Amino acid sequence: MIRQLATGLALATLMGSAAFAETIEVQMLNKGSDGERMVFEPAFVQAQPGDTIKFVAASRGHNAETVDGMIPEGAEGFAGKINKEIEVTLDTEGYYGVICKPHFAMGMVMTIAVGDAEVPADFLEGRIPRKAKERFEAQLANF
Ligand SMILES: [Cu+2]
Repeated sequence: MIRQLATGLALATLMGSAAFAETIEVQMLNKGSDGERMVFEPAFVQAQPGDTIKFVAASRGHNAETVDGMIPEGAEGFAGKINKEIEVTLDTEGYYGVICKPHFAMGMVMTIAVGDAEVPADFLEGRIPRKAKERFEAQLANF
């Protein structure tokens, strides 16, 4: 862990500009601050390569996992366990579609954009429940 941190710092120094990687927290909630049920908050995260996303099990019964076909080419997916906090460091630029498996059909989804990549044309082409698709579209509409 210390070693990883030191390597990260060395890399950040080498790269000069964007300095330190950030940790961005995402809450998994039964009810969002806008009253919507079964949400990730925030539902859209703009990150930089090397940033860490920390999924906080703020309400019970949720997890966070990537969807096959909704991660950048060459990136590794992840799958957290129900009720468990997980942290994932995203090094590959692109768009990551994240769902809560038990509530996918209820639209518990979020999008992470890493770097400046464009939304892939086929990002929403897979089998996605209607409510989830609507929320993905709303998340992407901001960009
Ligand atoms: Cu959930």
